[in-house]
Amino acid sequence: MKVVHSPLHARHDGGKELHRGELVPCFEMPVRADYILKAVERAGLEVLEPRSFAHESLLRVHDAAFVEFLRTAHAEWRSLGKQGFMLPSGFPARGLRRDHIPSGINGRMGYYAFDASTPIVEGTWDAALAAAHCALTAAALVAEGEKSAYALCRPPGHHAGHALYGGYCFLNNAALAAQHLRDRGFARVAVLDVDYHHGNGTQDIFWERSDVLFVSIHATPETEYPYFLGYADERGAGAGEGYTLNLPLPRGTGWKEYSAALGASLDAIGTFSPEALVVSLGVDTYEGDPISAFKLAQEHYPLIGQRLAGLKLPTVFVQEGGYAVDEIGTNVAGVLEGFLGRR
Ligand code: SP5
Ligand code: ZN
Repeated sequence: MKVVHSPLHARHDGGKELHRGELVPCFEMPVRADYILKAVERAGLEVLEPRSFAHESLLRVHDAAFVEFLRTAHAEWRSLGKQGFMLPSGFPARGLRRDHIPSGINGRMGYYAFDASTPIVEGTWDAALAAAHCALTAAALVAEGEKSAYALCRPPGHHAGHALYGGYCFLNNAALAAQHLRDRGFARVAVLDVDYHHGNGTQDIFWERSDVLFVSIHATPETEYPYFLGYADERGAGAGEGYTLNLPLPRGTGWKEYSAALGASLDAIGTFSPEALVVSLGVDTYEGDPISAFKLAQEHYPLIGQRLAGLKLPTVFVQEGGYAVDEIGTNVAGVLEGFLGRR
């Protein structure tokens, strides 16, 4: 399995997030990717740099004005004499207008964001674009005949919607990979999201589509981020009705219950009979994760990989969350090595 990684991820650094009423350094930090890279190299996987892709490939899943906002936001901020990270402080919640995009940078930031934990810094666009290119490259490798590939994306992507950013995510790397596979002739693509948090952005992007099945195992939004999407009664709409499956689980979930949900996910994917699989691979389900509350242990990650391999599908892995940095590499490499049948 080839690994696609860009050192440009490190340009997204120096921001702070609002956490329990305080601005704290982001849990989503550059060392995450450094540790994963070391672990996949130790596992003997070949590491490649991403190819570049036309700007239009981003617009297959994202709104053009939104992408332009991400690309230019920090430069505009600096042109107003401001410096450092940008965080929104007002959002168009119920009763406020969503049909007008404010021209000022603060209003526009609140319009496109859904939380105050996703700072934009000077290098954010370069890093987010490189991550998108990692995912597109991994999808291209699989379209060209590789059985699997792993995109070591940072920043992550599954919370980013068609015209929405948040949850440490800007461009939806997994959605871009799935769309790339569709555009290269794979008739049906399944996205399985195993990050601790619901992949609200991926769900948003494919909500009305029957050609991409979205299945997510995550902590219940009743108590866990992103709170306002990811409930079991969300099943898609229009042509996409029945092509979204959410399996929310309570805080404290351990391997037994997790494994059952994974089984239900694999059954649903099997019934859909896709031609390719994209895995949104978050390892914030780990018992030592600082912002999450599932209880998976290191030994469970190879088991997840083995179960995924049982689908026998061309598979693109896309990195999402995981904040226990000391163990993040071992856990990610565990899934990949389990998938490869080496563990
Ligand atoms: C990609 C990804 O994993 N994004 C996650 C974004 C989560 N951001 C806010 C989390 C708020 C968590 N509250 C922590 C309680 C700590 N015990
Ligand atoms: Zn997560």
